[in-house]
Amino acid sequence: EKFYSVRMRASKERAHEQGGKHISGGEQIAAYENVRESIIALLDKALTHTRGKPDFLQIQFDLIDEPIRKLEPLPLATNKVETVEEGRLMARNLLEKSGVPRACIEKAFLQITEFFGHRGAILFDIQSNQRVDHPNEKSVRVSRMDWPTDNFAQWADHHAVPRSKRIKEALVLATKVNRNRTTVAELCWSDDPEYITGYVASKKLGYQRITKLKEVGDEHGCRIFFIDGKRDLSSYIEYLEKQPIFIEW
Ligand code: PML
Repeated sequence: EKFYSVRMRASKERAHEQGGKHISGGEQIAAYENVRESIIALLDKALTHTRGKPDFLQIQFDLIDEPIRKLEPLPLATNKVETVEEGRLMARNLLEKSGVPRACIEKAFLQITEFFGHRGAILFDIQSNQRVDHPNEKSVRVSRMDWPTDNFAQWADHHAVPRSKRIKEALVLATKVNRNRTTVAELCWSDDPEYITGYVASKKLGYQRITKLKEVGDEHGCRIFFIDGKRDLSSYIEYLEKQPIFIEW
């Protein structure tokens, strides 16, 4: 059976922020007869986002030629915290337990405000202790991944996790990123001002949700991949952007 990668990106190009303001993005993989449904779902997502009305919207699809690799979802845990300080301290500790050196974590957190408002992910190398994606070029966008609806629903019910699209999409991305051996860990929280739960993910600890990583109303999100840069960066980026993945529980 042939599958298509369907992707959406919406932004406010006339925003003050440099390069426009990212509103929403989405990834699906669909068989031809479901492409229409995917496009409508992504369109609805773009038009109803809490970050505002986009003035630019793009939805595209293309045939996937390569075989789709299957990956098991990372195990999930939820850590409850009361304050942002407590949440970020927990994030630092989970990153350290995942294998990111302390100095690297501190450096990334010092620079974190520069990473805000970024469309894609920041790649932070634990060997050289610095950012290794190209700040002035198009940022890395993890693409070509999905989790078939029925299989996700079964997983969610079994784990008593709400059947939330947001959790599904975040876990799909975290699984694709963290099952690759170049990734040591990921830190993420949303740029949606109403959504304050974020996570640290790694092969070692799985998908560790943290219930408060920023204040309500804050529009700054972040997504950092801590990577072991001894390996080939261009083939890693190729994997993130091009390798088709289905999550299967
Ligand atoms: C996002 O919505 O941009 C990222 C959400 C990450 C956390 C999802 C969750 O596990 O609740």
